[in-house]
Amino acid sequence: SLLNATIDTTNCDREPIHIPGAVQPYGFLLCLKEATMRIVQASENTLDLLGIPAEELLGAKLSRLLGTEPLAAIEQLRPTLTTTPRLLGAQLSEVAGQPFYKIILHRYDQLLWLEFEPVTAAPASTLDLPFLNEALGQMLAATQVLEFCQNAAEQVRAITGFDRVAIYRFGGDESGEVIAEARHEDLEPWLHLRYPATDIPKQARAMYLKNWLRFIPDAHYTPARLVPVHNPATNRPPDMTYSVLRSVSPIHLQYLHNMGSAATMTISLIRDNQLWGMITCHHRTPRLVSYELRDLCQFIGKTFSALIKTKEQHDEQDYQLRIRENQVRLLEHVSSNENFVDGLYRQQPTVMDVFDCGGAAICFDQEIILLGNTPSQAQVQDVLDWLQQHAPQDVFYTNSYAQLNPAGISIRPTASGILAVSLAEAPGNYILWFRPEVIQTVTWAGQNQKVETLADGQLFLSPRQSFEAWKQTVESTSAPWKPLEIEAAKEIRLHISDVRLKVFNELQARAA
Ligand code: BLA
Repeated sequence: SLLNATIDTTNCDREPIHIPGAVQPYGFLLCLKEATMRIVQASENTLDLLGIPAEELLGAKLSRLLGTEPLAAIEQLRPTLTTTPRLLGAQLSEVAGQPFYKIILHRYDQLLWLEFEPVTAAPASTLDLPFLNEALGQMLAATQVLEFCQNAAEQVRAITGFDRVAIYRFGGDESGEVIAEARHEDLEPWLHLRYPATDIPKQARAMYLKNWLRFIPDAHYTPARLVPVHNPATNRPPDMTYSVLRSVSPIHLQYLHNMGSAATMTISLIRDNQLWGMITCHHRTPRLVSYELRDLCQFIGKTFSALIKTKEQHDEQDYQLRIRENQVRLLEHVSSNENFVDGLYRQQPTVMDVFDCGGAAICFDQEIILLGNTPSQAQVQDVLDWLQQHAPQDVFYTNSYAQLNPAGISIRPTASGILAVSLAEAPGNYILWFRPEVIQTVTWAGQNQKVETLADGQLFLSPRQSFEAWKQTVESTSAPWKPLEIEAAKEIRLHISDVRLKVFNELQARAA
């Protein structure tokens, strides 16, 4: 089985999670062939939940289990069904004499899917319209991304009562970070923890683009297999991409046990048709969340998804404005100081405050002035020598200096990223901005845990291993320089050369 195999980062991507041939046993599944409206597959736990063996249901019609009212409701809903699961409007009092089931339907993979879930009493407040109106209003009030995420985490926690609700955002390399959370006070914070891309493999991320919400009410479950496992028409297990009861990857269940999580619900956050992040909810004890409440959480996820781009654009504009303001003030200092170099660092904002960086260096007339976190004077001199030989352009930038110059390895903690503008014809006159190696700024999840690779014969990537694997892919690189930062650096360069030209002309005029 998969769990006994050695797990590495590639076989994670290959686990066929869409065709597990089993469901989570808190509910049961019937698959029907629509042409005949007869049951072709049923989950084996109909025995536990209804007292009827699954085998006995094969070939049967729904009237074997349901009364006329739900049957009529199903017929009414059927023509409009798509891959999107729909809760049957009719109040089901009983299924085969057993009380309180809800039916969730969808159509996919040549089958009609009927998923039966036990009825739970939702807390009154959650489906109360004024309460919801208030909650959504709170969330939408935010203008900035982080505030928006924080509000979303808090509102989802208020609505669902999970112990922890985290907003997990993917980075460019598919690793992710917890950027907001609401949690029970007894729990350790996860805020700012980074997790590797392998924690959520490719095929899972692809599935979560189609399916907005996944729910595991009890992570210690034993899967209930389908009878028969293969759909007789296709000779393989049916595709459960849209099924709400889909049995999830055993590797992921192990992961949840390691996290101390007994129940989870995750909601996709999608921007421009890409998985931007997820709302992940965790509970320390099993927890059955009603379908209606999950529907509501999907609604919140979709609302969040529709707005996240605007919030990100807003943050970007804010940053642009901040750069502009700082730049204007800096250039005033440059113009008003006798010596333009003084204007670059003696007052606030200095040249390193104009945009986000770790440190800066002003290199003029054989002098090097260091600001913030930088390499040493001698190391900066080496950078200047390298720039003169290899990067004669007026504006140069890299987010991996060590990749261009192997000697740069020694300064990667502070200067994996370098943005340089030349100041004059004279060699060695530059302003440099530095950015640290990203690894230096990341807190890896589970970094301080002991290395565990084997538990009950089951293998999983330990936090240490996953950090090492991730580290190799991002070693010696900084966050990239943004176009607006490069533009600001160019403008600072131009302004300085204007000022110096003016001074030069004045001196010439006086001399004449
Ligand atoms: C799935 N892993 C997931 C999911 C999350 C995480 C959110 C989606 C589960 C769902 O939607 O129900 C990981 N959960 C996290 C992270 C946080 C969190 C990072 O709360 C941070 C706050 N997992 C591994 C390794 C493998 C692996 C090494 O760590 C593979 C070898 C596999 N993860 C794995 C698989 C799934 C998964 C296969 C899909 C589970 C499924 O839907 O069947």
